[in-house]
Amino acid sequence: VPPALLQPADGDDRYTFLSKGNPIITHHYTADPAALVQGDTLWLYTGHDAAGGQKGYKMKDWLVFSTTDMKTWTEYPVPLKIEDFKWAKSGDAYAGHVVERNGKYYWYISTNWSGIGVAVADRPEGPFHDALGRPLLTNDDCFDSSHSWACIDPAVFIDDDGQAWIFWGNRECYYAKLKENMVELDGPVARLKFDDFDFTEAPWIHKRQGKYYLSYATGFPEKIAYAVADRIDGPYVYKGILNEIAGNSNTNHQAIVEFKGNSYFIYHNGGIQPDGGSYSRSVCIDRLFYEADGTLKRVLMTSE
Ligand code: FUB
Repeated sequence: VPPALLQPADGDDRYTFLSKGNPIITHHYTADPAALVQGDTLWLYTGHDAAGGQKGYKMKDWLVFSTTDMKTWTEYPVPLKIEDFKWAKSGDAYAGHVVERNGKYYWYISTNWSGIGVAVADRPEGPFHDALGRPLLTNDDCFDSSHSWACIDPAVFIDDDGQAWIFWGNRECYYAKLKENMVELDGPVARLKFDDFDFTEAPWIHKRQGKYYLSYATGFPEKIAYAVADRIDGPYVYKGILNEIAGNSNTNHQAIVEFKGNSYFIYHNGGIQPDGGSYSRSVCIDRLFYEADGTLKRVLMTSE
């Protein structure tokens, strides 16, 4: 246990730590953030890269943290591992997204080779267990299944009318409705049309003043771009780059949430020296600001 971590009480398996700015977590390599706001708490779910130096992804579990003030964080016991998905042959614990519905917490995760799974828990910090015993989505659900990692990066959004949607994909962005039970598709898979912009991966949907914002990774090395639509299924109009290439990492992956009256852009870079990089990434958080016309100001990485 790194000295910066404080254990609150005997027998308590949570730790607290103070974030001194970006990257917000320095005792683990963390990637692919997803955030869930519930009341006065922001829950942060991350992937977990191995320590620096390796040439590919080594990601065997996911991590969960919470905060009420964006400075003091609580870390919980490992809530979910790739080995909890018995069907995930030689997979890695790629990007995921947690949502709450009817008091249950659903964690949609990518396994890289084997598809997208869903785990469920009674509490936001878990423990989570595989809800289906099989993937929710596989490459067969993707139009372009010519590459093995087409079926990654789920993002789930529950609209104001109660309809849940799942978006995902690499090179192409797919979407489908989810049933109220959150573990079955409710209709066919479709794909978004991107005529004038380049989707790599990492979709995230948020809604503000009746408009749908789709942010996503573009190009490679990746920048984060965004597009806006009047309907969740588009057509989306490209609005520009939101975040430049994240320092020292080929990938970037964002979550966008409102918390206590502020908007936050949560992402990763390869910023921890000397070993950080594309496969040893670190979650960062910066404020996100809107212009009066609803467009987004470009996010500049800060050290705060
Ligand atoms: O972390 C593994 C993969 O890298 C994620 O699924 C992608 O979004 C990219 O960040």
